[in-house]
Parts: sequence; structure tokens; C-alpha cells
Amino acid sequence: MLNRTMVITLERFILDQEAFHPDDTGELTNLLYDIALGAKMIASQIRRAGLVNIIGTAAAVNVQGEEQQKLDVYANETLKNALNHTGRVCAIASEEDEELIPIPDGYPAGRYTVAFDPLDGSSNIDVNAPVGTIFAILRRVTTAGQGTLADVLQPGRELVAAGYVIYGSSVMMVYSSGHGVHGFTLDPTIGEFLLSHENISTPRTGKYYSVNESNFGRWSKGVQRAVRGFHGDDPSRMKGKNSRYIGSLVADFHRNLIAGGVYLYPGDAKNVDGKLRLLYECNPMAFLAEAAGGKATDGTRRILEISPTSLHQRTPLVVGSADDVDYVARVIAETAGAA
Ligand code: AHM
Ligand code: MG
Repeated sequence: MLNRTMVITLERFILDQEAFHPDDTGELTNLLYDIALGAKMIASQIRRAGLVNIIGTAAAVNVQGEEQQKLDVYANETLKNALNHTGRVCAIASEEDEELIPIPDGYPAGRYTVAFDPLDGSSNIDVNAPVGTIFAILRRVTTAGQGTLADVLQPGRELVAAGYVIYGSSVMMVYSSGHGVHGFTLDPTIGEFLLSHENISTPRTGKYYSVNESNFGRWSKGVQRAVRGFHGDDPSRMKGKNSRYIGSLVADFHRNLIAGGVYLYPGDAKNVDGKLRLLYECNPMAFLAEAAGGKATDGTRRILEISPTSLHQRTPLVVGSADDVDYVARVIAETAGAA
């Protein structure tokens, strides 16, 4: 049985990690804790999602007389409210907001920016499958006042911290501030995230590959060949893998991080840059993968080296176990060379 006097909470763990960030004076610690609070609120709302069908539709009025919001709207508002008045951030970027979100008038602007996808994979809500929140934290590059695009449009190698929360059979927060990747499981009885997975290291070669194969016919020859390699068609260089894809980046990534595997969302003839967004989907996952010993590329370039030019830009993504990500890049390069 769990010894409740010996558990390590997220707050305590992040505080201990401050030794790695001596110039941060606790702000990063508090910022991560702000995100954790937002995640707990989102988790409790998600747990009630199925009940919406019983108590009314998304547009219904709840017991407090407030209009029920769709969960992705709720998640977005919750995270913005958890972050925008604390004096720790100078600007926020969200998948749900076209423009950079400024700090409201009358509140101080801080040293960090946060970019997030408040509820990734939200189409999974209707079928009771896992969804997640993904976040990326950067230190501002301007010196004072409201943050600007320049503060947010930095390559992922500049990230100070990044992570995700998975709302699955249990709720977990996984984050890195560059010194290991650590997982915390929400204990709903005490409302705290408790350290459950310290120093996650991802296997060098994975068991799984995760990709939406219905797009196969639109992929480049190189991507097609690499995925055939995962089927077992290139046995001298690649052992065949199992396929696992639920269509929720956080869930697919999380499985592969722990068990070993590679997640791909390649560009295709219709969407040359694929589907996923660089700033708040690909960069944080790339940062975590690398911190756990894995890799992330767009098929050619390291994701964390890409210099962003717009808030919602997309990039192809290949992320996960290092040998598997390298294999995809090698096959793409060989195929391009042979063309
Ligand atoms: P979203 O941000 O609109 O939820 O889209 C991102 C999601 C990822 O979680 C998932 O991996 C991908 O879209 C699935 O896309 P597809 O249905 O094309 O396979
Ligand atoms: Mg998303």
C-alpha cells in the first residue's frame, strides 16, 4: 500500500529541480504549478464529459446558471486564466486563438511565454478515448512589457520546459525542464500529482509504429518505403513492428515514450507540411523525446532546429525511439537520392 507520508508531489519535485535553474527564483516552478492546476480543472471537467448527454447538450445551462462550454473551449479558457494574471508570463499562444494572447490590462508581464494545445485530440472525447494538453515554455527575448511574436517564435532548442497532460485511465503530467523526463500521476483522492515515473528513458529501438495509414497513397515514396520497413519489408535493416494508432498525439506519444516506438505524421500530396503544429505540438514532444534519449525530425531536419515564422505553422513529424527516427530519415534520404 502507498505510504502517504513518503510521496513526492509535483510541487516538491519541481522545487528540488530548481537547483538546475538557479536564475529562475522560483518563477518556473510556479509556472509549472499554474499549468498543473489548470490541468486538474480540465481533468475534472473531462471526467464529466459523458454526463453531458444525460444532463443536456454542450449548449445547455449548468446548475450555476452558466452556459455549458464545449470542452476544448473550457480547456482553453481555464489555462489562459491560470496563466495570464500571475506576473510570470508576458504572452500566451494557444491552438484555439488565432493571435498571440496578451496579458490583460492591469496585470504585470513576466519573463516567460507559454504556447499550448489545450485539448489535443478532442474528437476522441465523444468516444471516451484519451486526450491531452500539450505545453511549451520559453524565456522571453524582449526585455519588458507585453510579449511579442519574437518572444514566441523561437526554435525549440530554446525551450526552458515542456510537457503534456494525458487524460486517460489515469491523469498523468509528464514534463522536462531539460534534466530528465518525469511523470506524475494524479491522485484524485488528494488532488495532487505524485511522482510515479522518475527519469523516463525511451528504448533505443521501439516495438510500435504509429501513423494514420489511410494517408499512405498520398505520402512520398520515401515515407512509404520507411513505413513498409516497419511492416517488416526491409528485414536486414528493420525488424517489423506492431502498429498502434489512436489518433490522439498525446496518447500515441506517451505509449511510445514508455514502451519504445515511433510516431509519424508526415506531409502528403494534399498537406505538404502534415497536420501538426510546430510551436505547441511538435516542439514540446521533440523536446521530451530528446530529453528521454529519443529523437525528432521532420523526416530530414531536427525539429528543435526549425526557426518558426508564424504561430500556427505546421511541420511533418517523426518522433520517438532514436534508431527508428534515424531509419526513417535514412530511407527518405536514400529514396530522394535515387529519384
Ligand atoms: P487536433 O489538435 O485538432 O486535435 O489535431 C491533432 C490530432 C493529434 O492528436 C492526432 O495525432 C492527429 O490529430 C490525428 O490526425 P488524423 O485523424 O489525421 O490521423
Ligand atoms: Mg492539437
